[in-house]
Formats: sequence, structure tokens, C-alpha cells
Amino acid sequence: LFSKLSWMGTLLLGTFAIQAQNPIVQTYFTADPAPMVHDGTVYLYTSHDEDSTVNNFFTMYDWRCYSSKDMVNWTDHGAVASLKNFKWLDKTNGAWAVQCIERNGKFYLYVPIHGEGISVLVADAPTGPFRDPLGKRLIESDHLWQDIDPTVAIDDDGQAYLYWGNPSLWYVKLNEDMVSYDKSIGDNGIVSIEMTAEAFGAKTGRDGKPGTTYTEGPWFYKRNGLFYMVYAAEGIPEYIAYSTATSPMGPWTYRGHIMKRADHLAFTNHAGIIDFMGNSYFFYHDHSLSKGQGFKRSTSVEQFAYNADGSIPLITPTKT
Ligand code: FUB
Repeated sequence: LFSKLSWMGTLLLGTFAIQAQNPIVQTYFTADPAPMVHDGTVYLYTSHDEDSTVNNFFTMYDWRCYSSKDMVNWTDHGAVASLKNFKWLDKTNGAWAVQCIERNGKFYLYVPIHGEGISVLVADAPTGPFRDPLGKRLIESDHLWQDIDPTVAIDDDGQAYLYWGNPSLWYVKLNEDMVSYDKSIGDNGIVSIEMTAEAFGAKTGRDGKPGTTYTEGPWFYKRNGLFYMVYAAEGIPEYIAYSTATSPMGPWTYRGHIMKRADHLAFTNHAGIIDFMGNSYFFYHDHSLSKGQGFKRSTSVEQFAYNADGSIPLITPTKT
């Protein structure tokens, strides 16, 4: 792949400086971007679509990390974790959408393994090495195939929330250790969000029944006292929509589209949002690098500005 690209980066001490044109990673197929700001640096965690697709489906073995101090030059830290981190796992495929968060100097990487639910890895540095602290999955549910796309945030009072799910949306209240959760609420700790049209927009399902636009890929965060749930909506192809709430546990209010469908976007989309050095950035993925192959996606980013009331404007994806 590398040799086929008109890639203009520079080799620097074993890492790659990647120019900031979309897609921002042009040496691997990367998807499900999950940015994290730590210590003046953006760490961008991604899932990784393999160059060779098995059974014409997502072929994903590891999670990659990139970092930047200016949103222009990116350093490639390689695959910082993979399915091989889980000794108990009898699976070689399924390293889906990841998110990392720091707490008390440790970095917690929440990962779904498709069909195996959600697990967590921990490291002393954002780029690892990551280890498996539990030796088993984190979320103890009976709906493993729907347990994908974890997203995590810590509220100002120190309570951490882990949301996830397709096509339902669940959360747990993580304990201070970030690798266990409060089992006294919901169904053995797992709280199911009520999927109403008011919360996530109305749509009519393929079966003709009323549903909501929420599909997957939630991105949960707090900004200026407001909680945001950005997500991949409907499909196929998906678009990006969002809801807000004044409490981390909802109730959620549907706020509309952020990124509409477009021909050069993949049949999935998956957002990650940060503020960094006074600007706001919206990460997503498209299929531009593979020229239209939905299982070979690439990470892109757009700078945007929130409206004065905290709402998110419609963002137009770069067309390369
Ligand atoms: O990358 C695999 C899956 O595709 C993710 O879990 C979904 O969000 C979609 O992007």
C-alpha cells in the first residue's frame, strides 16, 4: 500500500510525519477515529482495516495510535494493542472501534471485540504497552454481539460513564479503578437507554415499525456543562447525528445531523470530537484512500466551530 501512495511525509527516527491533508493517515487503512487530548498532544486511536479483506467483511486485528502537537504533523506509533493482548480470547478477527481515556496517570483503552463484548486494557503511557488487567471481558452482558463501540468520559464530579451499543445504547458507571462498574444499578450494572424519537430522532424501520435514527458509534463527552452523544445514524450508508442532555444519564434530546451522507464516504461512519489549542475538530472516516471499498476506510478530520448555543453545525467532509 505504502508504495502506491503519493504520500509526502518524512521518515523521522522510525516514526512517520504525516502531512495534514485528508485522509490524515495514508499508510494504513484506519477507521473509527478516537482522539484523546493529553498533556498538549492529540493522541488519535484508530481501528485498522487490513489490506487483505477476509470473507468480504471487516478484517481487523489491532488498534493503532498516532499523535500530533499541532494537528498538522502526525507521528505513527504503530499498533499499540491487538487481539493478542487477550490471552483468554480464541479469536483472530474483530478488533473494532476503540477509545482511550486517562485517569490518575493510567491510560484505559476500551475495546470491543466483535461477538465477544467489551474489554479494557491499561497502560502507564498513552502509547502503551497495554496489558489486560482482568483476564476476561469487562462488560458482563448476554448481548455480546450488540456490545460494540465503547465511548467513555469522566464527569466533573469524578464519575466515569462508559456508553456503547448497536442498535441499543447502554451505559455503566465505572468505578474509580476504571476496570469495574457499579453493579447496583440497571440490570446487574448495565443501564439501557430508552430509544425514543425525542431522544434520537424518528425513523421507520425496514419492518415498517417506528424506530430511532441511532445505529452505533456513540461519542460521549461533556462541553460547557452540556453532555453530547454523537453517533452514526440509520444506514446504509450511515450519517452522523447527535443528541444532548443536561445529565450524563439523559434524558437525551435529538439535535439533528452533523455530517450527511456523501458518495465519497463509506457505508459506515464513526465520529470523534475534541477541542485542542482553542479549536474544535471532528474526526470521521471515509473510503477515499481505497477508492470506494467500505471495509478499507481512512481517517479524516475537519475543523469546525460550535454555534453560540453549543449546537454543532453541519460539517462538510473534504472530498479528495
Ligand atoms: O469498524 C467496525 C465497525 O464499523 C464499528 O464498530 C462501527 O462503528 C463501524 O464503523
